[in-house]
Amino acid sequence: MKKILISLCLIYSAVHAQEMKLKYEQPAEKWEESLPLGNGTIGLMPNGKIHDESIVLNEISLWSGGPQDPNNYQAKNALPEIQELLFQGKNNLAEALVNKNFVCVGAGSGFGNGAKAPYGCYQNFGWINFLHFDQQEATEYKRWLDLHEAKAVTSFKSKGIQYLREYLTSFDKNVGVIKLSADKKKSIGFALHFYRDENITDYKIKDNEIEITGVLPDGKGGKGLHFAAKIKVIQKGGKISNHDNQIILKEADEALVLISASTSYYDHDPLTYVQKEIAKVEKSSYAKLYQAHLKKYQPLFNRVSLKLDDLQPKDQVQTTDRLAAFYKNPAQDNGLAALYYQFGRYLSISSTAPKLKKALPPNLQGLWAHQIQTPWNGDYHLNINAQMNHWGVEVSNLSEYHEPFINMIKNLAVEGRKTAQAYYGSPGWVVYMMTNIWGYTAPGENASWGSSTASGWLCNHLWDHYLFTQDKAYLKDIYPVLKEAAVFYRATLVKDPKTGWLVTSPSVSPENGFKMSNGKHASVVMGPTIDNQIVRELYLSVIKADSILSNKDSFASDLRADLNKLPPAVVVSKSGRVMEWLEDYEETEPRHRHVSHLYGLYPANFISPVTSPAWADAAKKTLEVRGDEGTGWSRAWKILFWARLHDGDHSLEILRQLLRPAYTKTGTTYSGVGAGTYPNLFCAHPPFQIDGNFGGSAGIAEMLIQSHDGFIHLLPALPTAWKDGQVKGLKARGNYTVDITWKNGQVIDYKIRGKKGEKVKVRILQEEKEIRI
Ligand code: FUC
Repeated sequence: MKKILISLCLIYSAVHAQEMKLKYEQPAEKWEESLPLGNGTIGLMPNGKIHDESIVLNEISLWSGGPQDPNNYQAKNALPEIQELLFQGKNNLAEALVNKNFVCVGAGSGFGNGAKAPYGCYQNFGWINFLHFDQQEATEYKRWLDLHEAKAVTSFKSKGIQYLREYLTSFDKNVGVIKLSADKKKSIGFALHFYRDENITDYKIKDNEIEITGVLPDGKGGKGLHFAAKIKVIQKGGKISNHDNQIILKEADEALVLISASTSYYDHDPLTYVQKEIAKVEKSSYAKLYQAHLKKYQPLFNRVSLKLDDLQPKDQVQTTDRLAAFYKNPAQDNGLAALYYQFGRYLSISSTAPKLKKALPPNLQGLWAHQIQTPWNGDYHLNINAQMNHWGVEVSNLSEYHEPFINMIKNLAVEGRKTAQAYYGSPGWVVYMMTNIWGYTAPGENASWGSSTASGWLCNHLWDHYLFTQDKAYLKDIYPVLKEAAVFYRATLVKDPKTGWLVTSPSVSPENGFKMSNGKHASVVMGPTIDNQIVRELYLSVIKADSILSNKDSFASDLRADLNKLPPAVVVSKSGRVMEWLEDYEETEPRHRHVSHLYGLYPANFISPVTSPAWADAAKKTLEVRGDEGTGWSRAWKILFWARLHDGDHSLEILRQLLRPAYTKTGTTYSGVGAGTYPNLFCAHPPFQIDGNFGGSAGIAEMLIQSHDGFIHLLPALPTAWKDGQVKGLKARGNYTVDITWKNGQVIDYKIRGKKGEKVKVRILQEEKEIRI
């Protein structure tokens, strides 16, 4: 009996460790309650309604607009005057000139509404709408998203019949799959149609197939991307007919709905492509499609497992209730933190397809959008957002999920040469704070948010990918990109007359402003702290890369000579905080969501409680004054900051705030109530913005492992509440794979895999030791 009990317990704990589900007991009323599926190109979001079910369809390349040259080639003529005004401390006058000259030509992003402008926007593809016959009311209703299987399910009973709907976007073939079944023959019947708000040129329906084609505006009065989708119903039993653009299926035993969508972004005819993709799968059974999907997906997802023990596991509780309870007391549901962590990894795997030629990285929406004009064009904002989308991929053992972003950066380095010439007459490349799939590199429409450069920050990603992978061939490939980014900064830095330091000019500390001594407000400055940290980091990366590759590039020596002409990474203000600007200005918004001057704490590593404790104290003070609140991504960033300061309890407190239910629900009425998390665990900026999900997930990893300070730090910021747990498969810089088991907050076992014989420094609590792999 004892033996049986023990094995039952083992089975229970194994099952428990595996359960990673978002669960609900009612259909989604709002989009933010529906469950995201994606294979990096196609996205599906079923709302699981019993009778009138809608599934939002997405394809990651569906962008309006097109290539353009938005650079103002006259800008460089205004540069000397702007810089002179900044030397004289006349920031508001400099800002007026920046607003006139150092902006893009034309509509730019259309102030975030660029759907009809050349900038364009990422947009919803359409809806797959069902009217399910004889399914009006339900009992035993359940729907869930299983992260282990990348599959959503709706299950209920209606008039005594058990219905099951299974949805996935295949990781094997580029199709969406929906299986509808019931425990009684002839119970599956529906009317199905496709709907999209605009730009459809053709809707063809024949028997069991719908084909749609369309073309988006290029923003210049012409045609942009062409798109196509195909939906095919494969029935078992029953009869198919067509009525009013709908496929009508009656009295079938089972049905499979196959969906393909694509655009001409991939340099193919999208209609021919979707026809071929459907032809590849239409003869397969669901079981075969499902197995092939799992075979590709699971090895990725299973690279990391995380178990944060609970006295009473809450796996059986629906996700919305777990969110509400977590906000009251996070310590009673550590499992939700583990689920949220893995949901971030799931979203990475689902929102970009690294193996695909021309793969696109996740945008502000990941790849899930239900609007044509998405907020901020659903673009790639480069003053925090697109970067945050990739903060978790290396540590969470999804390194190749960095590659589509890295390729985008490489392309920007080509386009950005024009921008460097136009605005500074400078060699090298530069990109400002937003981009799209068309290679936009110019500044935005307004100085306060649009005039910070991002090329240096993007190089942090190029370099970090090398640190984690140790891939020298890759480093050789990206060296010119790093170097040319540094060429730009080196050619354009100016000498601050007060300190003699070399600084950027003009620039801003994203997107904060300050009070000048004359009482006026401004944003434009020379050398905001974030730029000083980024430039220093970039110079150091080029110097290190040059030495690793034994290039002996004289440019690297030039940078080495310049290092001590740059401002220090941190200057501490009179009030003991990290200064945001060269002058100790009073911020316009002291609790501003961007905390750019702590770039040196995360993602860079200039500020550390181990190697620069005085700066770490200043960073702590900065965070205390800035406050814990903020938009979704701002909270996520603060989890990472506190993790780097080794304060796990504070990180958990901010995770609690990030998971604040961002909705109220009275019956079926739903209203958004600010930053936090929606029922489907999407992050609320508000509105939905995926960066907070990725940042929050990266934050949890950073609480468990860090490797930026020259050693692998195990459990550097473990909250008191996460007493017992186990994590397997996290990555550390140096290409190490790390497993950790802990009890009562103490590491009881760990394993580090890497190159045999290599020496590596490990830190547990305050103790550091060197071990051999
Ligand atoms: C940055 C942020 C905003 C928003 C936008 C998409 O500009 O300051 O809060 O996240 O990106």
